[in-house]
Amino acid sequence: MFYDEVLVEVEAGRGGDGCMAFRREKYIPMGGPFGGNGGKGGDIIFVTDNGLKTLIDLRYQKIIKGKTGANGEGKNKNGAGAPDTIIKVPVGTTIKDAETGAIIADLTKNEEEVIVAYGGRGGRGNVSLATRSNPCPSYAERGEPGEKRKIKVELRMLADVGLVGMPSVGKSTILSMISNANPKIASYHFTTLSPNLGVVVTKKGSFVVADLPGLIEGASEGVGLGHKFLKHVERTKIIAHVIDMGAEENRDPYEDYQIIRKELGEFSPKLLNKPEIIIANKKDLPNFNDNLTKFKEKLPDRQIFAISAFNNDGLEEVINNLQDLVLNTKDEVLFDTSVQEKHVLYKFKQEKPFNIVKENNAYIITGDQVEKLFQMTNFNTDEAYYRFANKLRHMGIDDELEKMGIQEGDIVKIMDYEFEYTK
Ligand SMILES: Nc1nc2c(ncn2[C@@H]2O[C@H](COP(=O)(O)OP(=O)(O)OP(=O)(O)O)[C@@H](O)[C@H]2O)c(=O)[nH]1
Ligand SMILES: [Mg+2]
Repeated sequence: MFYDEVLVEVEAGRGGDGCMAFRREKYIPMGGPFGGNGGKGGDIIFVTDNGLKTLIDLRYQKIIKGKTGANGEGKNKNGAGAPDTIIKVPVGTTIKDAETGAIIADLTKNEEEVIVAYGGRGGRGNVSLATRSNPCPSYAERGEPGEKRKIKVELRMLADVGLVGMPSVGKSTILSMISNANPKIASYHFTTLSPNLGVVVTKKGSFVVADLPGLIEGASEGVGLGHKFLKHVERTKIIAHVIDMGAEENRDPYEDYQIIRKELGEFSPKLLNKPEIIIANKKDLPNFNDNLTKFKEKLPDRQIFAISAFNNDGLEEVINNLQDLVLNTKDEVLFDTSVQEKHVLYKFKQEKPFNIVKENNAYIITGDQVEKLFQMTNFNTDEAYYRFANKLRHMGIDDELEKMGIQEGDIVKIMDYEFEYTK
């Protein structure tokens, strides 16, 4: 199977926990903090690999988790950073944030890489947390959680020329004649179910051709196989529009041409601005000449290549023309990644650092800042607990709770944690 769209959840590694330790050495009087910092959590990195052609490897990996940084240790020893998790994808892969649709990266070169989710920083040990007013803190931070996001990974194959047209017009036959590819050819519609690529070698160089599944009316709205594969045309430099000029199925070739153009334009107007050549196939059929004459009357200014793919007749000229066009057409930038989204930890930047809702007698506090603070607090000493409470007060949470009418003994919830409110 050909996979060109996959949804995955990525979660970078959590930072290692900071350590709480105290000096206890011979001849040195006890005292002074001695706990090191945790190491950074591993990033999740996507990198392109020329050898891959589909996203099948990602298909069974619904969640990708990064590695956790090592914890800090006593004697002020810092934990090691975790190694990154590297995911290989084919060239032509686009990565989007699944929730906002923002483009994270568009990878078009071999070995190009992007950090999709950043690992959390290590928690500070009590050496780093010491201040003038608290020179020997008896708490340490836990590691910061790694960035977590849902992403949509899409593949648009990289080809110089895309063969488009109605089903059974002979696209796969053309590819088989001009390139090294061996696509399936048959007289029924939708013989080609996923794009085939082939390399065409010419005197001036070479280029890559994609043979795409047939398009029909409504393709841009998802009829037939259409929509699913139109995106592959977005990256081709040139469109080679194939028409059954023999009208084997008693269709009107000019109408066919118009329908396909309309579908391309409705999918993306950019497709209509790409250089296009028209290939009139099935020259060996009796109605060919009549149809071609009528077709040319409607499009008098266009060069039309008359061929019989089947008999390998007229293809040489098509190849030479395409090669010149490929050499003279610049690569198009599909996504402007210079305006890439700013990478922020957690999905939404809220104006208020927290939000409180009351449910029965419990006050539920949510919000990125509070949750992160909570996740980085190790509630193993009273001092750590007070520090946490203090920070909540500074954020204005106590005031807000009071305003909402909280009473001594009411329950306050943050994530999966509950505690009683005391004044
Ligand atoms: N008479 C004639 N038949 C041809 C010619 N080229 C292709 N065919 C026939 O047309 C039919 C369809 O050819 P394909 O190459 O499979 O067509 P396609 O456009 O790839 O079709 P889909 O993959 O279904 O979209 C096959 O039976 C071919 O043998 C030609 O030049 N002359
Ligand atoms: Mg085909």
